[in-house]
Amino acid sequence: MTKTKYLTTPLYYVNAKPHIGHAYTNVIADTFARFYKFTGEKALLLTGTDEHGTKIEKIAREKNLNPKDFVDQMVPHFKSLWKLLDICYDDFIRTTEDRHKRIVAKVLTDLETKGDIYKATYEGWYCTPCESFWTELQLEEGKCPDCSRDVQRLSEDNYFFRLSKYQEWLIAYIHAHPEFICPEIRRNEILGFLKEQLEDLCISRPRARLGWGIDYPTSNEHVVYVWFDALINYISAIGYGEKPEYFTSLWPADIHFVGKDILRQHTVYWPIMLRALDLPLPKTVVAHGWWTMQGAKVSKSLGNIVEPTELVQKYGVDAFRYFLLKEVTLGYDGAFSEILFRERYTTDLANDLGNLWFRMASMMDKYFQGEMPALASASVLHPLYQNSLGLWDLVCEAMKQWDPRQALSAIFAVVKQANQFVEENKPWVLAKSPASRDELAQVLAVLAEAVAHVAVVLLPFLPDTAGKISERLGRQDAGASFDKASFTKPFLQTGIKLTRGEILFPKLEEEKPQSSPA
Ligand code: ME8
Repeated sequence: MTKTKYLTTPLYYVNAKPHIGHAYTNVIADTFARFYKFTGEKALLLTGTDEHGTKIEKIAREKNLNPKDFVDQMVPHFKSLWKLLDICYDDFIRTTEDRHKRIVAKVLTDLETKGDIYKATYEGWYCTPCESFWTELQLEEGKCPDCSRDVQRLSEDNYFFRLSKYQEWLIAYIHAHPEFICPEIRRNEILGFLKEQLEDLCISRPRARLGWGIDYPTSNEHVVYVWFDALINYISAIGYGEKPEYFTSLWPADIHFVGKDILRQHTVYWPIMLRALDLPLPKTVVAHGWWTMQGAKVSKSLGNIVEPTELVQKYGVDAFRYFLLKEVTLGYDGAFSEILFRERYTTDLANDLGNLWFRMASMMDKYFQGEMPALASASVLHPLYQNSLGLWDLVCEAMKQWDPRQALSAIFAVVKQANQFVEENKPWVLAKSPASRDELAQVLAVLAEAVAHVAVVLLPFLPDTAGKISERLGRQDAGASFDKASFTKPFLQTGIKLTRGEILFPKLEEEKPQSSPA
């Protein structure tokens, strides 16, 4: 039996509404999950929310709410954005759910029994926004090395997880499994970090200082450190220790998608936690870059938020997905600007893809009453038709290389070629002479086939648009799976009726966008 591919996103903090950065990770993860299902594999996508910790407790208090009421109010913002963005997740886990809390307690108890957890007095510096402890040496100019904010001096009894015991093992593992951390630049970053001696990880917080966390199973005075709790979601969601069959059908995860900001937690803490539990490691952690605005990371704390909902309302869901996937190569940072967004929309979506559909469908209507002419055997040799079949291999290869941008480039190259094919063959001239009727039929049949193949490979990336095109071509491709053999033959039956429908990407009105390039 083939294993179900198991894909995850980070669990987002619910201290504020989701922004473009969170949307980015989920669009990438959704595209890959859709892609695997599209190629006939079983896949499960998990997302969710991270609901404990000081940040959340603090903001709930400011709003005069108890933390649970506050998080309950915030979660729907995430779920409704994922719906708006066509994120087809299969499970959504909240760290306040019992199914999660039970497993966190089990993991801690097991690790204590194994001797990988000990109690000690912690003396050092603490950064509240990052929820991180730092030694004197790690501080940068007396500030938190991660966020450059002020730190507090602390001395308290806590529980520690023996990270250091597994350091050499982890280094050897990363060397032996080059696919474990992607892209390579991030693997090197972690190997560089591991050259320094690892400190054991403080995995509890005194309840007196932080009330809002999962109860520490063997102490009434402590709650679990929010990162230790959150990482466990990847196994609690699939029933670790409770549903052995389900668990083994999914674990190890195939891909954890994360932003580069949380790489250390996913490629140092998490693998060591799994190793200590004698569980296999996820196959790959794929770290993407940051969206920036005016040179700074888009973030809740900086307040330079880009609202996905507004962009989707203005430009449509697929324009948003397209921009995120096409504007930067996965792994690199990208500067967000609405000017750039509008440029992409106009050139690629309105002028290339939208126009291609409109021209093809209008000419089919005008010259053949919307009925697909028979594709002659000689026409299947046409380079445009052949290139549209070739998209299968190009898209599969790009996705194997974690490069959805490259996949879209290949697809849009065929879109461009199809538009050129129209210019070169001038169907409107052929239509004037009855002697060219067959030639006209072949031009439009090749064109319609190219559009049909393009629409099918676009399904994982732009599900809404691709689904619409496929329906207008009289097909039901959404949710279907394909293989290489599907890309060796025509998709459209002779005589089926095509529906032109509404313009896919309407021309944008002139306007002054709110943001300018960084
Ligand atoms: O870190 N550009 O949650 P979080 C691109 N709860 N991606 C961005 C981004 C940006 N400007 N800003 C955020 C947490 N992200 C923890 C995770 S996992 C067990 C616990 C994305 O709400 C990116 O995926 O701060 C990043 O890793 C994640 O949001 C951080 O979300």
